[in-house]
Amino acid sequence: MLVSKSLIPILKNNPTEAKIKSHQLMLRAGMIRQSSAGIYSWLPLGFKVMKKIEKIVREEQDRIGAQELLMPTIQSSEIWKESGRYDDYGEEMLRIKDRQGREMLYGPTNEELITEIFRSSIKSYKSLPQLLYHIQWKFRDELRPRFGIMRCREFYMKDAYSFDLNDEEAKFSYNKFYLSYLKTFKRLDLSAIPMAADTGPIGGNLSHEFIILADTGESKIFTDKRIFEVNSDGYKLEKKSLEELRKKFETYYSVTDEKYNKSEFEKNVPEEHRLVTKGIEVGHIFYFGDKYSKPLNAAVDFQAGKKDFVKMGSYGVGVSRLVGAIIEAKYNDKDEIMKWPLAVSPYDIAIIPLVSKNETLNVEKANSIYNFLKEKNIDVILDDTEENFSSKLKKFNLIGIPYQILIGKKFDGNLLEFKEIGKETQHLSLNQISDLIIKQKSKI
Ligand code: 5CA
Repeated sequence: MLVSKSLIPILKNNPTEAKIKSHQLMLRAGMIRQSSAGIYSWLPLGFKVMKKIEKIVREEQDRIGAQELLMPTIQSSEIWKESGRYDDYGEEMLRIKDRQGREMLYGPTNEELITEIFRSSIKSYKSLPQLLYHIQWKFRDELRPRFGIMRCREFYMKDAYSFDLNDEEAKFSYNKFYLSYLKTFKRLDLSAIPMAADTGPIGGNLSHEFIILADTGESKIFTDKRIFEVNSDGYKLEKKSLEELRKKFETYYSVTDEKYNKSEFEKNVPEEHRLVTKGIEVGHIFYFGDKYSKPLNAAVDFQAGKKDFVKMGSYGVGVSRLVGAIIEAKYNDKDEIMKWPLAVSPYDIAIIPLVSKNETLNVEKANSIYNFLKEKNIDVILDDTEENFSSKLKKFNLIGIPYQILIGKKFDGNLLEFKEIGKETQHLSLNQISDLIIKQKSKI
């Protein structure tokens, strides 16, 4: 992409309405634009980041055998009346009437709709387990949308649902998602910790929130610091292995606000390991047995010719919220510099040449580097504008693309000035640079 042809509306100053770093940066770097309270357009730069996050989330769902489908954003009220949540959900649900006067709604979540799909398609225990997911927009009419896309009204979520014959199998499904979440967040270069959590309007009695530490987070957490050292590598998609993984995390007391119990915390966590702080909830998983399958009559035949209601869980990742959460985790406050993990960066590398009327050679050189990198399938952006060099650098430090090639006055045509944000400049050949990026990308 050429900067001269791109839609990246950079703002010079922090907009006053933005209170936290991620909101400020996303507005300043032209990643999003508010369309009305809590509702945003995703501009090209922000959209690219979100799509890269989505891809990683999807790959890790597929890896545990979940099947992707796509349910609509608009749902009929009928199934919500069947489950009893039509009234319970209250004002957070956006209710709409179609031209026939039918009551519709913009889905805040999909337990009812997926259960309806399940009950009309699956009749026998032999088709279990079913792990199904989609990645779709949701709408919740939050009373106080805030912090940009972190708590907004329309947001992009991966929601998955599991259907099993009994509690034991259902817990196995739950643990598969538990593992897949640890892997997903690790690939996003985030340290997200599972914490025992409340189930709220989704229901059930077993639940974990996956939380990353951030002062600007809205979740208060009480935890044993040692949980951050737990290594989640090497576990298999087998019952025993996954139970061990959960046990390992659960050795350490770690809960959100609603589950906090002072005496348990003090009894279980030695004083020097106690951590009371704030975090951002990037994922939330629930086990709720037959809470939906019973009222919606989702049952399967099992061996003896008898029927039973299936046991269900649901599993959410805030795909759009993750864009902001990664900024909160990676932004360097001291130097006011952003650096995206390569896995989700809007571009892999930026070419930043000094361009002026008498520096035409730089433009030629920059173009040939640009074409070379594009041929290697490296996602590259070239700042071909005549903006002065130092403001170009400032702009790219704000946008946070991890690698830069700088072509200034001293450029001698051989080795290039290559800079990884936050590190010293190196002099490398173009081949060395492309090899380095290709190698880094292969690790994602
Ligand atoms: N049906 C269940 C699991 S699929 C569910 O809806 N869970 S949830 O309510 O916890 O949402 C899942 C994830 O969506 C949260 O962990 C959070 O990361 C994200 N999320 C929830 N509400 C918002 C919001 N208002 N703005 C941005 N992201 C949100």
